[in-house]
Amino acid sequence: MAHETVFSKIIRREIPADIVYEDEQTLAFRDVSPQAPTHILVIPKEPLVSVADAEEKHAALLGHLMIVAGQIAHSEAILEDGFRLVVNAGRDGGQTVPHLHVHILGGRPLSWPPG
Ligand code: DGP
Repeated sequence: MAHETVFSKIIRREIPADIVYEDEQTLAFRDVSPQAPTHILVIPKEPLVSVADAEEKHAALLGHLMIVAGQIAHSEAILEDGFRLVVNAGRDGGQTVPHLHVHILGGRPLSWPPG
């Protein structure tokens, strides 16, 4: 179970966010500190801390996050040129908000490997 985070507040509309998609299980909004022309976060409404906390019972939810991310990439018109999905986990992974989130990054060429 996750603790209270800034993302919980965004889900409850206690702080503003530029929301681009919502359904029963997920919310997607633009990153406050965009690292690419398109930078959107897709989060589960269920407060999972990280992908490392996911269990078999979360399989459908994790799959749904990926499907939603692809649909958003389509609606943001970054499908053709390509995009990247990133899930940071833990300290070395660079996770700063302890609520699972999928970054959608696109709109420019992305280098590899990441820093
Ligand atoms: P990560 O480093 O993977 O934990 O990414 C967390 C992202 O969350 C980071 O890119 C910035 C974004 N973020 C943090 N606080 C807020 C906020 O209040 N609003 C929005 N829209 N994004 C936020």
